[in-house]
Parts: sequence; C-alpha cells; structure tokens
Amino acid sequence: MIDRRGLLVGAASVPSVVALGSASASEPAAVKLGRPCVISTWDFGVAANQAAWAILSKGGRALDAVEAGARVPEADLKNHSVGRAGYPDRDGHVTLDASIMDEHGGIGAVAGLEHIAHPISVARRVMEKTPHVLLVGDGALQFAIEQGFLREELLTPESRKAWREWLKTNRYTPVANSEVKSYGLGAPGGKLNHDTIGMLALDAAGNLSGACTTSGMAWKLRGRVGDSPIIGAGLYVDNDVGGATSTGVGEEVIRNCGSFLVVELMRQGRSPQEACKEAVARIVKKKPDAKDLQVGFLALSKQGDVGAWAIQQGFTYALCDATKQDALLPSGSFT
Ligand code: SD4
Repeated sequence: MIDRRGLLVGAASVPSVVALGSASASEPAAVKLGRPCVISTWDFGVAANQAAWAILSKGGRALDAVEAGARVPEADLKNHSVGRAGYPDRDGHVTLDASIMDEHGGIGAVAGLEHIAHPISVARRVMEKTPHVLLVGDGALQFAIEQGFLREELLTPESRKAWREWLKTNRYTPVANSEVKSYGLGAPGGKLNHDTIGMLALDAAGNLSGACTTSGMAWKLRGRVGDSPIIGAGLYVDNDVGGATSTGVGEEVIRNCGSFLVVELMRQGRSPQEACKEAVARIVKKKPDAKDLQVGFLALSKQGDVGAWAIQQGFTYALCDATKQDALLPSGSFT
C-alpha cells in the first residue's frame, strides 16, 4: 500500500527463505529527512510523531518533542505494551520501564515503576531533578508521587482478562511479534501490533534527543527489567553523531549493548541502516536460535539519515518531517 505522500505503508513483501545472517533481497532504500524531524517504532509511532511534530514544527526542543510523543502510546488503552493498559507481569502487576536522553548527554530512567501512567515523564524528572540516572520499583514510585504524579490502577479489565487467559498455560516463551500471534491482534507490523515505543528527534536547532517507554515483555517474572530503561541498550543519543533505539526481546539487546553499538558504528562512518543491520547481525551470531525472536533497531543521524533493521520482517517505523507527516516504512530484516 502507498500512502498519500508516496511512501510505502505496512509490512514489506520480502522473500521468506533468506538465511539468518544474510540480508533480505529487498533491502530498503536509504531514507533522509529534513530538519526538524522525528522517527519512532511501530505503527502507533505515526500518532506519537504528530504530538512530537506539534513541538518541533514551532521550533521547539527535541527533548520536549520526544517526551510529548512517547506520552501518546502511554495513554492509549488499546496499546498493551506501553503505559496504562500494558500487559502485566506473571503475578498481575503492570510494571513500566522508560528512559530519556537529551542533547547534552543527560540521561534519566525508571524501571519496574508501578501505578504511574507516564513513566517517560518520571524518567525526565530523574534526569533533571536528581543527581541519579535510574530509579527502580518502590523508590521510583515514591519519587514520582513526591514529584506530584498521580497514583493510579494501570491494569485495565481487558489486560486483566488477557493475563487470566495466559495463566491457564503459564508459559513464558517470547517469540517474534508475540503480542500479535498469541492474542490475535492482527498481522505482525500491522496497525494493532502494539509494542515498545522508541522515539528519536532532531530539532530545528540541530539537536538530538530520544525516548523509550514500555510495559516490557508480557508475563515476565516479577522484577524483570528489559532494555528500554537501560541507557546504551534500549536508547542512546550522542548529539555529535546520532541516536538509536530498540524494540523486541530486551535481554538480547542488553547482551549486546545494542543502541550504544549502533551509535558507535555510525560514529565510525556506517550509515544508520548499516549500523542497525550490524547490531542485529551480532545478536543473531551470538544466539543461533534468534530466529525465534524479534529485535529491531531504529537510528537517526545528526544529518537526518534514517535506518532500521530487525531480525524478522514485521518491524515498522514511523517518520515525520515537513514533507512526510504520517509515513510508515518496513525495516530491513534477515528473514
Ligand atoms: C523489553 N524491549 O522489555 C522491551 C519490550 C519490547 O517487544 O520491545 N517488546 O524487552
């Protein structure tokens, strides 16, 4: 499908018989955006980008844009992998992870945060109001309440029902695009394929910031933390070079310092696309059974070049600048 601005919308049709470790035959063409611009993971990134664009288009700061953008899926009750209505852990607790990074190398993150609907905003407060970079669990909740955030129940009736259904099997086996396959929410990469949002923005002044927020892998062990709140894993921004973010099975991203690796490869001269592809290849190399998993990286250079790569097809990303407002593209992949 082609959208009204001529960009491909929806998952690419790629050959299904490409060996892991080699590129798919239909490697996506390079994408370059004008300044300012914003990109984010998955189909719901389109709406999130619009909230970010409202700030960027008025000359606003990239940091404000990514926070505003990330709050959109956090508030979306149909989205079961981010914020309110996120699927809970094995014991029925909705525990949220988020991180944010500004143009000065400032970092803030929360992990295992319960009862607060907008963890990305708490992460920003950690960055701006404390001498620390990461708060977890009860301490993160205490800090959020002290900062004036409302304590709420985030487990919705729909998410509770899905959890009760899962309890019947009680089996934790994350597979590629599992939210979709297990719960009949639509085709991988399709409109209802909800997942972590990672967002990167370049503002009119030429500064970069990034944000990443998630409820983590559904049915995880209580206390499990994924890549999203770990700076260098789920998110990394270097204002001299570019930024990167990830989605998918966080354990594999942490094992490879994924987003930091992508930015470092860009620093050494790789394009964002080449860097994302190499980071995914390293994961696959270290984990031969990675074909059962999904991990995707998304990157933006200081010059507005964009790249995305995933282990498996089905990972989409949304991009927005002055001429492309609601575009959605498939990433490259090894299958
Ligand atoms: C995590 N990377 O917690 C996140 C969640 C995710 O598909 O992206 N799920 O591991």
